[in-house]
Amino acid sequence: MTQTTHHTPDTARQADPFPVKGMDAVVFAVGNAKQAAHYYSTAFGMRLVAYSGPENGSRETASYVLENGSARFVFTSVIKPATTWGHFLAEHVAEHGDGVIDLAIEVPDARAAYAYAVEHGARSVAEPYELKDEHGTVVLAAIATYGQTRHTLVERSGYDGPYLPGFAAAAPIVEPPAWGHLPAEGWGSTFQAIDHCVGNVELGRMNEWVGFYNKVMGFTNMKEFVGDDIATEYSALMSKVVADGTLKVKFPINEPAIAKKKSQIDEYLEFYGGAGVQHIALNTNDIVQTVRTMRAAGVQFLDTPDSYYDTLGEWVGETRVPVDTLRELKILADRDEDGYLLQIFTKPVQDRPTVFFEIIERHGSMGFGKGNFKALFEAIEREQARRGNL
Ligand code: TYF
Ligand code: FE
Repeated sequence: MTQTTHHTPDTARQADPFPVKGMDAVVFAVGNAKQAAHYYSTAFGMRLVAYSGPENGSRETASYVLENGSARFVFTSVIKPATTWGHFLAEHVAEHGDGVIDLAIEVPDARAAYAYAVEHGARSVAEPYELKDEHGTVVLAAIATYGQTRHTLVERSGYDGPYLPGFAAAAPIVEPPAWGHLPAEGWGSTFQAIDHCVGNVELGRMNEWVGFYNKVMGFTNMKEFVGDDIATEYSALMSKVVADGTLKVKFPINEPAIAKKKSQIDEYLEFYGGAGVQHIALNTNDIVQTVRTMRAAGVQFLDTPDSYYDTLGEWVGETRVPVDTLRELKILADRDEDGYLLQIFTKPVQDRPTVFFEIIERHGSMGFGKGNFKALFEAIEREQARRGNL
């Protein structure tokens, strides 16, 4: 320390109060992690990279770590009647079904991030702690967010193991040629990163949770939002998006709206048993190949009526993929002042109408497909009606 200044320098004033490196992992608590790992390998084209279970000292849980590009999913199951952490996981699965327990965020300094969050009103779930093995040290801490979901803050600089200390490297469950559906492009051909992670919260609580991210993480609101005008017209939900200053972590928050029909968000809240993660959006650089591969593997996507494609070209303009191909695969398109995006949504991936995925190919647009809300929400409502929940 050489000198103290009596005013805040501009650089300090502008410094990001809560720097993040990106999403670290989406952690799922599931009934059968072994089978989930198989599904995400064969149907989503993800690669098993690490494992933790009784063979390497984990007595109560088994966890499988799968990656695709920078996207990392972890599937954890309890393997016997358990106490503490295992008990929490078992209760979580009993109450919510298969679901997301943790949207883990990679940060440069977990202790600093945790301290900032707690000082700004976050509820602590785990004080900073270290995990160590021959690959190095990882510092972790966790704070609570909506429902029973948490954000683990992960500092892994210098650590060179397959996931976390305690995990052993694992070989892929299948090699790409064994997907059998398409000419193998190798690992990472279905998607390459996590684009955004969406939460559903209870009626009237969206602004509270947006405020939580504003305060606790210094995240700011993105311009795209769904207000009550759109909500009452056809979507039955309201939505705002918060993101870190570099847009590496984007969290849309939905709440149900009172509209003509029962909100899809109410259906989620009823079947999940409260607030939780609704969908994870995954970036691809070739949505046509992604959708062909995943469809061939048996992944079900929401349907879009032909009428959507009859007028699409008129308003969306030129896209990389011809309208006929979009129509064949039921891919949606949207354009704003920055560019366009192509997107498609899976049906829920478990028996409960809760968690689903989005595949998104961005060309400039930083939006979330607002122009598709009508077509999308009508498709969701057709599915809701088939389940008798409309
Ligand atoms: O993440 C988003 O905001 C978009 C739009 O049930 C959206 O993917 C919002 C709600 C929903 C499905 C998609
Ligand atoms: Fe989305």
